[in-house]
Amino acid sequence: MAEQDTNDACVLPNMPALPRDAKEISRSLQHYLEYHLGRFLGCDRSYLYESLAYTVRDRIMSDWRNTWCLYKRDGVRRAHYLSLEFLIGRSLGNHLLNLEMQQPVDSALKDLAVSLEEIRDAEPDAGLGNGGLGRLAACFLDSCATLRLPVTGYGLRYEYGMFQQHIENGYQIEDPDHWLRDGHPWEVERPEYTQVVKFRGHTQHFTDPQGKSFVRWVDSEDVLAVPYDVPVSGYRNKIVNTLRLWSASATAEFNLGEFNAGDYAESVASKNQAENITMVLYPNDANENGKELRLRQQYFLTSASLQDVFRQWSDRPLSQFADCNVFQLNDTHPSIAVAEMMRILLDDPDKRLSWHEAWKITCSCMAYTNHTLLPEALERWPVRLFQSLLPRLLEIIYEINAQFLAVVRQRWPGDIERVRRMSLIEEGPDPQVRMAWLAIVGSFSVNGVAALHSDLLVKGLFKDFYELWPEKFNNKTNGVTPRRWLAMANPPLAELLSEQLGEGWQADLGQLARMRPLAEEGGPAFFERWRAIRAANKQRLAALVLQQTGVTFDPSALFDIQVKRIHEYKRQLLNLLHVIHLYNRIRRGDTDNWVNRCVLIGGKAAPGYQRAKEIIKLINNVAAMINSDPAVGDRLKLVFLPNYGVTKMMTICPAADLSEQISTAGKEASGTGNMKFMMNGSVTIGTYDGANIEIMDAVGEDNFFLFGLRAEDIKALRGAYRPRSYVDDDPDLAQVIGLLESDHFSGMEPGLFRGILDSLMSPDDPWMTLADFRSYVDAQRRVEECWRNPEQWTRMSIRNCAASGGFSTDRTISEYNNEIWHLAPLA
Ligand code: 26Q
Repeated sequence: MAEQDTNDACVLPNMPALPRDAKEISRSLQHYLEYHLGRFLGCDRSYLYESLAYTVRDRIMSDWRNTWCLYKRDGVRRAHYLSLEFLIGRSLGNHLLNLEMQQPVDSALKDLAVSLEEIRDAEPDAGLGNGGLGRLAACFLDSCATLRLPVTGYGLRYEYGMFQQHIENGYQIEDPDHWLRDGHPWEVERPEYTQVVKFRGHTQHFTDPQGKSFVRWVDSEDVLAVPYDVPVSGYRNKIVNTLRLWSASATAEFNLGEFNAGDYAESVASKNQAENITMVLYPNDANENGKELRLRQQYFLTSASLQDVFRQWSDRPLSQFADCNVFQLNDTHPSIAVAEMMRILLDDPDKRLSWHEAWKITCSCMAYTNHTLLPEALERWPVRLFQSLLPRLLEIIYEINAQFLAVVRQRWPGDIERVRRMSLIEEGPDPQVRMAWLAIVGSFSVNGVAALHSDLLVKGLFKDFYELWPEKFNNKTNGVTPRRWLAMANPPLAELLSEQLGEGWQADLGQLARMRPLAEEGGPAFFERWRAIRAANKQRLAALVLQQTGVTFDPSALFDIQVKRIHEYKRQLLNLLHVIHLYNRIRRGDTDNWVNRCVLIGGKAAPGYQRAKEIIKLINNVAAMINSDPAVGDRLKLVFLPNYGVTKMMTICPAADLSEQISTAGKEASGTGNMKFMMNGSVTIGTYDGANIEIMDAVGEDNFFLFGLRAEDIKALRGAYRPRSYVDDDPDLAQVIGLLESDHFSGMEPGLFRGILDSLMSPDDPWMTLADFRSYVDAQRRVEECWRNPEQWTRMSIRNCAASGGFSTDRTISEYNNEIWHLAPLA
């Protein structure tokens, strides 16, 4: 492996920036098309996309290199964002916005008689994430570059991203997402920085002549980690950060050994096993817990990334390492980093620090973000799996635990129960390593992702640790990048904002507050303009809905939208019960002052999550009945939009009137879709949960439709919850449940939705859906009253947009930096 090549040292003369005018862009595009790809104008759009992507990438290169050189200056403190997921979506439009290349590219393409729209649509989404957590990582990188912070993302280059969803007979079908099939023009392979990651084998303990003990991890099965770098451009600031994605590759030796022993098939099989590591993104699925390949992925990312950071560490004393490096762990997925860092500092022949020295460094540079309170999502790995796959790391975890429990015993002498609770090892017939505990013990900072969530963490799940180390715990409320989610997703609104505020809002979203007076005194012309923008966006979404589902949405109706992963705690079922209730009202003629409504639900169910898949089927069956009932007509439409993802959201969120954020209180850590909708002028109907609370605080109760039990009510109700009583006391609910019980939506399959019905009616239903039905229906009535007054609705829409300035990831990242990372912005 090249230790430090000239690329690292940054000694080459400065690269001149390439011209960005229309003529040069057109020339370069044609050059790539004809001389590189061997195609001509008029070819398939994907080649035009590829040529344009290379043209744009060329124009990023000099800034990318210069940014890298700034990093490499001695003493620059850097952060490393470790995440198993980066849900990037498309990149072309993002770079065009950041590099101010939209106009020249537009005119270059006009000359070539091709449309930018069409070329844009040829780019596949980089879907390297499940949902919120992965998209948050992508928004964070955008804000880090925009804020000029030296932050590198480290992730995995999955061959297959998040599965593609299509619907057959109302059921979700998963298709593999081979997003790399036509290549990935944004990435640069850097094999010279390949790292070796060890698995299996065993450890040998030695003592050197000076009496110092050390450990070797031998007879391991090694896998190569090859980095692919993706540029992350900042907003109009010449900063280009790096997302480094690792791809697994078999080592040459590894194959040859077995090959020479005459076992060709074995050697190919082990090559496959090595390369399987980065084959596919795991869906967020309780059924996938404990899978060995997932632990391999986690260690592969972590080990390769840490080794890469140490490779870049010059000959300065390691005691200064934590002054120059901080690692942010995106959930517990990369939390093995705590033990891996210890391994490197203890075992690496040119380091071999004492335990005390190594631990001090490790704990000074790790920081952990928690994204969930759901107990089933808390990662645990069987000790026996660790023992066979990562034997050296298990030894280190045991030692960390021994030292940590000594601290606990000293603080709470005789409190055996507490020691048992806080141990990194959960005892039992099949002992488990508790990854969240490892992350907390090894980090100097632990944060939740919204105020309520962080509060519930220290009062519940992390209570013992909070009592021991209150200073470690903090909150960092999530955000979303306004470049993608406002400027790119909603060009007409962006234009209006720039007219009113100047361009500054794009990198300083707090400026949106200056729109607030327009909600009160904007005048009819301004209101009309606002409504026209929204109408155009709704028209765009209606076209997408028609094309994808065959259902016609009338843009004058209320667009009522819930898009997110399908999960019981997110309560798509509550939404559906309301839709069925509206359907009942139509059928019984209770339609005075009716508000026409188009309900859109979208999201993927984890492939092994049966109940979530049944929910999709029920949505589709209800939709088929409502949409084909002539008695319903335009009053009510329901669609399930297939294959929801980043790019679809860019059409959806600017077109939503009503944003559904209706999780069981205390269950949604933050939510980020809620912020995208708000920023674009949707009004939220939501529970007192996650970041909804902060959204409501920012916009005011009068501009938010709040309903439902609070987290403490939910907790208090446990054990005393009687869903039957809600049905008995509420004729509307009784009618809805009656339809489900009578198989009204089951087609030719009686009992099809028995499981759903039983879960709703169970006193043990953790999501307490029926408890919130009445309050939700009442809130929807308030929505309708408000909608009937277009003036009032528009005012609320403007107020929501104006109050969304705090939900930019620029604010979130500034907080991470001021309170955790302490990086100096690049000059
Ligand atoms: C775990 C084990 C095995 C395989 C996969 C996983 C896995 C993968 C992804 C577990 C969890 C995730 C993702 C979780 C997630 O997206 N959480 C969401 O994070 C958002 C950003 O903080 C919050 O806004 C959401 O509230 C939270 O649900």
